[in-house]
Amino acid sequence: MGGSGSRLSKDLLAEYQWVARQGVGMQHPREGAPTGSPPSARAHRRFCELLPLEHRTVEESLQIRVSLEQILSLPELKANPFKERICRVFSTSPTRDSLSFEDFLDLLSVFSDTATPDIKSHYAFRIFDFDDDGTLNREDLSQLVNCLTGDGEDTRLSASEMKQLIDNILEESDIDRDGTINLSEFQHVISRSPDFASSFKIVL
Ligand SMILES: [Ca+2]
Ligand SMILES: [Ca+2]
Repeated sequence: MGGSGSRLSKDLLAEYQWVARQGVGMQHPREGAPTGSPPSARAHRRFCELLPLEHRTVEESLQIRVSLEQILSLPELKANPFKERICRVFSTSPTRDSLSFEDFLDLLSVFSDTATPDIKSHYAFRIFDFDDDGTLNREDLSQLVNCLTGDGEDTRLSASEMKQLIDNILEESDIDRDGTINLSEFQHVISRSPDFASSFKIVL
């Protein structure tokens, strides 16, 4: 049992390291993506496409909020396992279920090439902090892993695999040994993944 157990935990640890390296698994920019118009103009065009035809004037598009469902239908987000968390983190509505154009621009700027690795890891942390309490505990980590594996019976980790993986994550990341990962511990882990920033990306 010991042998297969440690191989399992090594596999799971490798998976976690992969997650850390990939950030939240953003898509790489599409080859040949149009670069002619400024990013904000492109973003505005895409945002307007989500609005009913009669609300697509510039003035209205800057006032109106788009529901989470509509934002989540964007192909650039559709396949992202953290898409819902991403939208909630950037939503400024009290119920966090819609995005204004300004929210949408903030989201894109954090996931753009110009955002610093510090900004990116700060937002990655907020995305993974599912209960928004400022620290990643076991519950957050297990939700994170479930987002990656999917919720299907066949793909979801068993309780013991999950415990093993979270033990390994904490072993590697929880420097002050308080049982949770705070922002600086998270950023420390991320700093050891040189390609994190370049993979934390959404390009329209
Ligand atoms: Ca938390
Ligand atoms: Ca800690």
